[in-house]
Amino acid sequence: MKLTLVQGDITEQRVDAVVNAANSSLLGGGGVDGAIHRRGGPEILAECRKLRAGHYGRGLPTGQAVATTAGRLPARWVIHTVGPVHSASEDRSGLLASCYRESLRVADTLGACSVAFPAISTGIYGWPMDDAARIALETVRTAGARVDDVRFVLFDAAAYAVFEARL
Ligand code: AR6
Repeated sequence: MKLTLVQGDITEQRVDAVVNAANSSLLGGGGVDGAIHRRGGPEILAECRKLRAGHYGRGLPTGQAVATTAGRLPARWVIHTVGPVHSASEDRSGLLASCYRESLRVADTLGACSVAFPAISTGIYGWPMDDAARIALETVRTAGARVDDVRFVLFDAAAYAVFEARL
């Protein structure tokens, strides 16, 4: 598996699947989620609404992943996953690792070869970047996925530097 770090905007990545740091509602939000829905257009939200009307009536649980179309993004699919909110009193790292593992499992099911990940939970959900990078890199490396091109798309130079040091 080829692991690449990129500094930039995940909505501009030409890959088979882009991973979205969503919330359980699947109905959009700020951060990466907002950017993906804005750039990808209403088709993505329409599919998310269908998921909520069907199998995910109670929302997508933390640590799980599900795919929709990528709408107008230069990708084929968006894989939505829900990261855990960081907690100082409870170890939720298993749930963060699960986001990466489950997203790759969904990507394998789709037959995706290339996947772009944001740094899940490191924005609004407050996970410290260094610990998030450790979990992300370790989990993707050991996931045993068929996906052979994984790109971590870091929004700013500071996040890129943290991932680079960990890699
Ligand atoms: N491309 C790449 N990375 C980005 C982009 C972008 N366009 N925009 C932000 N980031 P966040 P979370 C970085 O907050 O912490 C939403 O409201 C950002 O700098 O998007 O998992 C959802 O609906 C940070 O490092 O996701 C949920 O409610 C990282 O992406 C909640 O936020 C993740 O930040 C999820 O919070």
